[in-house]
Amino acid sequence: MSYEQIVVDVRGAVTWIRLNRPDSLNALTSRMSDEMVDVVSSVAADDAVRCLVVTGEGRGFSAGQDLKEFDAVADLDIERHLERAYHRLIPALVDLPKPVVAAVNGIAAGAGLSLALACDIRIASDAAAFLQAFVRIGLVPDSGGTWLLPRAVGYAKALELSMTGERIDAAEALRIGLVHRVVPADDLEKEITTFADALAAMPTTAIGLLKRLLRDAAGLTLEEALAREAAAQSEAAGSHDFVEGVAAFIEKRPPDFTGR
Ligand code: T3D
Repeated sequence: MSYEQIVVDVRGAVTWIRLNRPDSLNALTSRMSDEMVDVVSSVAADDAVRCLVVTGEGRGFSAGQDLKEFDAVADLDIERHLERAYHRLIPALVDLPKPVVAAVNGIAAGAGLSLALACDIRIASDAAAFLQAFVRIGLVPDSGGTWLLPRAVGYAKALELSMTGERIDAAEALRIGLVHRVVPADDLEKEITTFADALAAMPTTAIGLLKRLLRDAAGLTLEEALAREAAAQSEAAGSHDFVEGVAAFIEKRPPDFTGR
């Protein structure tokens, strides 16, 4: 598919998706969502890609659903729209068995915040801000917002942010655990490049497996979690990277992981 609303950049083993509607702070359209789903499925199928970065062009990461996309919001079949767009995009990112990094360059609001939360690691520019915007327009959080936000910041804070629609800055987002790191705006691209390259050089099979284990563990008993860990571990132990990791340790050299 050709990409009109995102820019896709393959840099070695890292694929970058840059949302490219800066005039609307990268508000999300159905087209943009389709384009992202297409890239994520290509990344999933390509062994050469071992990390995905999502960022935004201009001063926004994403202002959420494009509120101007629909002719008349009152007539919109919102349930159908959510299913078609976000119910494909958000799970595609959460379930991708490779590391996904959000380079949060600016405001992340509503479904734009959900998009950042669907990424495994969030590194924010000090110019970024965060807003669970839904309540401000009379909506409830969607696009995974009720599932993803409490996992990042805990139930109480998620409820507060969702109920008030309060805008928080990057420093506060770091304090409450919404982002993993904050860097000066001018350094964001360089910092993300270094970080994503390092993630891409890690044992990708193990990372894919551990993502799934952690995602599922909250709903399991300890015994169930132990069983899942054991099954995943035998998969990880069957990888070339496990053999390489142990050999590198014994030989006192850095490992050369291939992702297989
Ligand atoms: O329909 C469904 O499927 C339901 C799904 C809902 C999921 C959701 O994401 S609901 C939440 C949607 N998002 C919002 O409600 C946020 C709306 N935007 C804002 O509140 C503000 O723009 C921000 C706080 C994000 C940023 O404020 P500020 O002052 O920095 O920028 P601005 O001037 O408001 O926006 C700049 C431009 O972007 C402006 O366009 P203009 O006037 O220069 O032509 C503005 O209209 C446009 N823009 C910002 N957000 C959106 C948008 N255009 C369309 N949709 C947006 N969400």
